[in-house]
Amino acid sequence: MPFLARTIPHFVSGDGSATVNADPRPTDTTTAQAVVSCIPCPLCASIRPMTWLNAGRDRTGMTQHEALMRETLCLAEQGRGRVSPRPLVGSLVVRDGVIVGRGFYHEPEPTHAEVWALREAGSLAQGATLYVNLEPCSHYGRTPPCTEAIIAAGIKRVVASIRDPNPQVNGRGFARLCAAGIEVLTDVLPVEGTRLNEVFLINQLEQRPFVHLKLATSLDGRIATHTGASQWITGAAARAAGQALRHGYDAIAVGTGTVLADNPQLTDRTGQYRHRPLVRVVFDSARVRLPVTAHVVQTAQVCPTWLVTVASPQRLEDLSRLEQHGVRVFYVEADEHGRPHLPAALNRLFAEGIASLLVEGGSTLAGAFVDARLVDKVTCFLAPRIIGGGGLNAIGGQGATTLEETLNLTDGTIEPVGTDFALTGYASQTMAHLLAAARAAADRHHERTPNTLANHWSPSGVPLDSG
Ligand code: AOF
Ligand code: ZN
Repeated sequence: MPFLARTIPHFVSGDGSATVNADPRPTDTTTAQAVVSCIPCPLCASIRPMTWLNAGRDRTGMTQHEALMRETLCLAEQGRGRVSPRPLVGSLVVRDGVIVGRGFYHEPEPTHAEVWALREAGSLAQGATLYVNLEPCSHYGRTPPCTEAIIAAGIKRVVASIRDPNPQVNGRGFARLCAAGIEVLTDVLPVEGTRLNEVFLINQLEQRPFVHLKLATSLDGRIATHTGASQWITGAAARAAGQALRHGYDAIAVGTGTVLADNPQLTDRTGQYRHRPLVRVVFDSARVRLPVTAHVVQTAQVCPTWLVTVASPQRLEDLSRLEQHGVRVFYVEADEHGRPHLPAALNRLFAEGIASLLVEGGSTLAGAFVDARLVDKVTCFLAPRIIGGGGLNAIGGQGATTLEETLNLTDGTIEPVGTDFALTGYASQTMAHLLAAARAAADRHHERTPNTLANHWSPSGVPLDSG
């Protein structure tokens, strides 16, 4: 299972269309085993108990709402690479303890997750509970509001993970459901729900692309030896995991130095369907060093390559040659170093539909993003080797003067990947605030969910609190 697929522990990756089209109704609807066995996640099945334990939690410590929300998040994850610039949304309809409808949002279908799940449930939705990881929408967009479909289907209770910050929704969905007499329970697995939709949340709250800085370094934070040797610092498994990250992103950013040094392809080679091509964005200064012979230029007609640069009257000829090869050139204002001003560049990319950007290097571009505090998330593939003196640092730029000024990561995780380690954490204040609020909400949910009989399925498998 690729590294990314484990961001929320036991997600299924890959194309989920078979799941959606399959009849979700288990043949045996009287046991909790039926609930478990109808969930199409091999890893879930392997770690989840086959019966629910006492005290309102299963063996992994989850309430039944959390267990079913985890399945909902699994479904939502199947939209990765197929939803941008919209959110990853999954939905389940659960009737008498049995999943009778499933859905996830995936382009090119505009249909929202809840509607897929309700369609599959059909008349079984009457009196059932609907799980969804994002607040149901209440506005007319490309489709009618999901709230109205939920009300019309006779759903009795809606269990959600997080609120939708889209100003057209933002609490109105929950309010509409409550007004229609539907019980609404939210903040179920809010940390996982926030992590899953980190891109969408940053887009909505900051009106800019989500920026993920990907590094592959030695233990001493270097990306090359003093002679410039850099291939390869991390092993094959970490390199594959790094490439797999690309699938969930709209664009990869590199500096021209990286193009000159490595002549990379910068493509999504996961083989998984994506509804929009991955855009290669090259950041260049007024000197415009991107050569027409570069792979990303030579292939620009088949795989988009954009150049972000500052106006440079002396280099108009070079730029028009690049454009003839299919490169799109964007001019933005210069910063004090004569390089593209990053906030302006991100605004421009966002306006062009780029919701998420994976910054892959090199040292100068990574340093510029760090100095500008425009990094939401960092993944560092860390090789257990030391390059030592004279090696090139992964992060260039100005850097911090005092230790109070360093860029600190929160909510970090570290896990082995082959012979290396993947260290991930969040770097922007907005992400830190969202995750802190989500943790507080999760605590409140646990306080609200006492260990009573109503919260668990009995060992015989018959849910005591069905529906
Ligand atoms: C849901 N369920 O599955 C999704 C939701 O462009 P539209 O009309 O599809 O609307 C997109 C907005 O709807 C999006 O920004 C987000 O607020 C919400 N997406 N909502 O209830 C879904 N995909
Ligand atoms: Zn909707």
